[in-house]
Amino acid sequence: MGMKLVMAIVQNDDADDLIDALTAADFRATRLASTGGFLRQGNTTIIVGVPAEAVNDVLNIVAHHGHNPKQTIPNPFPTPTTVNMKKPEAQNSTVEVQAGKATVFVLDLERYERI
Ligand code: 2BA
Repeated sequence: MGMKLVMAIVQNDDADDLIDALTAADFRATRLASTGGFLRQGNTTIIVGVPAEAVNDVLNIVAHHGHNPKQTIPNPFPTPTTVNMKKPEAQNSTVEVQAGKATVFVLDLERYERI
């Protein structure tokens, strides 16, 4: 079987624990600072190059080292009408967002080398 690249987008608060757990399980991981397009808040993208048969082990570790808090944010989609009317309630409208523990992509790796 070939190599896969697991990309896991996780909450910043969970990243240290997750990296520790991956390292303890002998996986090599890289942590990238990233920003969610919707919330525009910092999150962490962790990339792990692994043999295909180890993907499920990595996903298990990711699933056990995350949380998904709810947060209330200002409504990012105010309608043009409410913006123009500048109603106080429109200015104060909020939405509740619950991110997942992690968003994971698994990609085929054409080549993996440590030089
Ligand atoms: P954000 O884009 O900041 O999204 C954070 C959370 O906001 C999402 O959690 C989801 O609960 C909510 N959300 C996002 N877009 C929304 C929308 N158009 N309407 C209503 N609610 C929305 P997750 O889905 O767990 O995503 C967490 C982070 O994972 C995202 O941060 C983004 O950085 C990444 N992500 C999620 N899906 C992705 C995808 N298909 N491609 C690339 N990155 C993705």
